[in-house]
Amino acid sequence: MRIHHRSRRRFLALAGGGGITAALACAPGAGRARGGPELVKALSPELFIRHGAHNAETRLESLPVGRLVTPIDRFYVRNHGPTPRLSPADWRLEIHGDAVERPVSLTYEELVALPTMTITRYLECAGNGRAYFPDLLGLPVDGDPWRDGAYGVAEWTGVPLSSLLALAGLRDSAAWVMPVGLDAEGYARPMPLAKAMMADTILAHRMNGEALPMDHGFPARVVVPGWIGAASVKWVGALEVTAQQPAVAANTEDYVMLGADYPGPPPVLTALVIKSAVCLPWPAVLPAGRRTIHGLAWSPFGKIARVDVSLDGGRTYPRAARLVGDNLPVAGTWWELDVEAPPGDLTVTPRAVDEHGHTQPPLVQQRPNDKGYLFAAPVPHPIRFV
Ligand SMILES: Nc1nc2c(c(=O)[nH]1)N[C@H]1C(S)=C(S)[C@@H](COP(=O)(O)O)O[C@H]1N2
Ligand SMILES: [Mo]
Repeated sequence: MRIHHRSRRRFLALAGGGGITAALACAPGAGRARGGPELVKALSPELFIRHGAHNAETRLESLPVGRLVTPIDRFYVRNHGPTPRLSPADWRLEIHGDAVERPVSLTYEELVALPTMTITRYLECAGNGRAYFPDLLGLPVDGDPWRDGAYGVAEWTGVPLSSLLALAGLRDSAAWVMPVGLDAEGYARPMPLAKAMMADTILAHRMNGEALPMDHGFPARVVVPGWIGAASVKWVGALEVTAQQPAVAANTEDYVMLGADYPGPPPVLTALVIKSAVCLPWPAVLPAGRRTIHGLAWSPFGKIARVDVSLDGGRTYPRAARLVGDNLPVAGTWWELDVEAPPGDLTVTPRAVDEHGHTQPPLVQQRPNDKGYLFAAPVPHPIRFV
């Protein structure tokens, strides 16, 4: 395989002129027939709850029970703007910055010819569960009111970031790696070198065995397992390797903890929190009698060990759910619980425990933050039995 060692001056000239983004983005409006103006895939109301023009929450009740990998047609979409339509013929991955030995430029053919690995991992938006700050705690927060469906599991195939960085060679000064998106926003977010070098941090070009779909970052996106979805930059055009941490919107204004509980410098969000959800509409209506309730649970740290369920709004958790199907680390598992329900209202509150003993904090311990990130407490799911 031939790798182009493009000179740094030439790269900067291109980047500085906005040439890369301009050359790659197709004419605005191209391919906008399906699923609304800003996204490419079809987004039927049976499968998704829409939040504005370019965000779509998975209806967890539409997922095939027991199958951990989320079908692409149901995988949530969270974009800061419209999905860019990039052409693989024009696309380049530039690996550069003040902490590489020699800048490298790869074509799409060169990228997909590199040795790949396939990992099953979940993505979840930092704002998943935001609706529960006002709903359960009466706290107003800024942002889209996602419930539990900004979560999805995929089989990601791609090239470890460590292999890509090795092509450019790291200087001793290398400390930060920032994938940069080719969307109009130029969305980017840096991660410490240690996270970029982890074995399962990859630049993915396939999802569930298909070429990466447009809305999920075609031609390539990073997958940063266990971290907030915002770290998994889509439509990646560059990996910038630097000695100093770059300051961008996604680590200064967004995806940081703000509010009265965080008086000092705002903590920058990294890892997600362990969660669980009931996979039913909100609120749900079911026939009274003996029913099996299904849900999902997931942890950014490993496998799920247990899901305990409360039927009294989270006071006691006397029931252990059965775990169903695959239970994969940093992906999740399905669970189910049989209930005998007379007509009337009931809440079902799952609480997950992972193999390292992490669990969900009680609601009273949920710390608020202005942007409603990382809601972690067990959620009482309302069900009316009729
Ligand atoms: N380039 C780019 N990458 C991005 C985003 C974006 O707006 N632009 N959104 C981020 C956020 S906030 C999340 S939660 C995930 C969502 O990935 P998905 O749409 O494939 O589910 O992508 C991340 N990567
Ligand atoms: Mo996100």
